[in-house]
Amino acid sequence: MGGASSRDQRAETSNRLEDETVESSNSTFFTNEELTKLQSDYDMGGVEKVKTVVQQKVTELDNTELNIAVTGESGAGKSSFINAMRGLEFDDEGAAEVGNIETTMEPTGYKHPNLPNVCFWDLPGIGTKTFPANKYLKKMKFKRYDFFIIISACRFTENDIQLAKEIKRLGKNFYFVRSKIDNDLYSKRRRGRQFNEEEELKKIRNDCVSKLQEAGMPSPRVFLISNFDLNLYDFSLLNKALEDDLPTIKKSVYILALPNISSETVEKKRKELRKQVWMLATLSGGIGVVPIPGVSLGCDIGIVIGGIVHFRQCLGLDDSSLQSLAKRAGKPVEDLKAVVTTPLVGGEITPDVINRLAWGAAAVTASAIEVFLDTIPVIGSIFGAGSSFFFTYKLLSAALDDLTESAQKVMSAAFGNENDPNQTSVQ
Ligand SMILES: Nc1nc2c(ncn2[C@@H]2O[C@H](COP(=O)(O)OP(=O)(O)O)[C@@H](O)[C@H]2O)c(=O)[nH]1
Ligand SMILES: [Mg+2]
Repeated sequence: MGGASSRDQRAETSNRLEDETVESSNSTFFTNEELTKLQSDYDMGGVEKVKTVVQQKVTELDNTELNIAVTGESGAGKSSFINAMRGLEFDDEGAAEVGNIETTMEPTGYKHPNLPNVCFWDLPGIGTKTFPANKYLKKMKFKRYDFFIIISACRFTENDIQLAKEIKRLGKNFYFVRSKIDNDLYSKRRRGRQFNEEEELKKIRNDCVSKLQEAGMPSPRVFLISNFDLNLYDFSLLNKALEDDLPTIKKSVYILALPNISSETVEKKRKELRKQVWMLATLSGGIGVVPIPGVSLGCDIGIVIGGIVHFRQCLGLDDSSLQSLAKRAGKPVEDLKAVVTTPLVGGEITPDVINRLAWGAAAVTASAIEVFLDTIPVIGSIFGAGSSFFFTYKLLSAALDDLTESAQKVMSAAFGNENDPNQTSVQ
């Protein structure tokens, strides 16, 4: 259908827009080889073949599990870290119990509130020397985990180091996390004189690192955090390290599982979700328009609604995420809800809601060119304007923009300018 002429159009405009910053979804979940294969799949098997391959990738994404092991001595802050990562306070329903004496030697799993395939595992401390690292890891079901967080509230112990070495030997990654940094800074600040936060942090970091080096770790990295305020100190560096180490799909799942702690997190999530838009649209992508009762747009309504609900949850805009955020921020949830203007938040997503949205009309009239520029070449050349791919793509993109904007407004309402690291919560 519109294929050939769309291709010409695309070539023409891609020159014109070369210098403009057009955000591209080219960073996809597909490798370059897979994308090349997608083209030959299309040449040989047509749209149906492409849909099958994309469906496989979507299923892979849906089924990807992320199991994060959190270990360290009793009292180090493991349970608090797991709660913070799940966006929960210690007294929220489903939170890991904080401050309890570890009585079991079994790992306890805590699922992510919105992403059931993401699980944080609270591992009891390795304890005394009676439990060597290799036996401990075996008992903890070592194979289950994607990586290990080793937490300590002070210097890392000999046990932590043995454990790290064994994890490395067995071929997995570990990250040293030094918790309760807020406490350290608080007591230093109390002592007064010339207090320089950066200097203090550097001292603590260097102290941990040099002790690890003395114990035979060649180039250890230590991340300083406060479980009471993940937005401060080294939490973003920890995320960066993890993102660099994780394979593409797991990395995406990790980012989407992060608690909303800053506008930067929301933006990162948006980028990940954008990669899903063309894939979902492809699944809807018949060549021609299929009219759906109740919806004046020729999109696949099931895919649009499913996509929006998924985006909403990942961006923390579902009801229970908003409740948790309000509690964390110490504000009434109504204050956060008041800044949201899109009807995509706070109720059921029905075909009618989608139809009523102002951007529905824009989707119909918008030019196909930007869609083609934004998606990967093979897909752009398969589906023409007027296809169900096109409308689904436009609707999901517009919905994602709307939801991201709302999530950013909610973050501002919750934390104001607290994203400024100079405004620590430690007074
Ligand atoms: N100030 C401060 N206290 C923390 C932090 N993390 C945990 N705690 C406190 O340390 C104690 C032990 O924490 P918990 O998470 O139960 O440690 P676990 O035994 O390793 O699971 C509790 O009283 C927590 O409130 C932190 O980052 N800063
Ligand atoms: Mg605990």
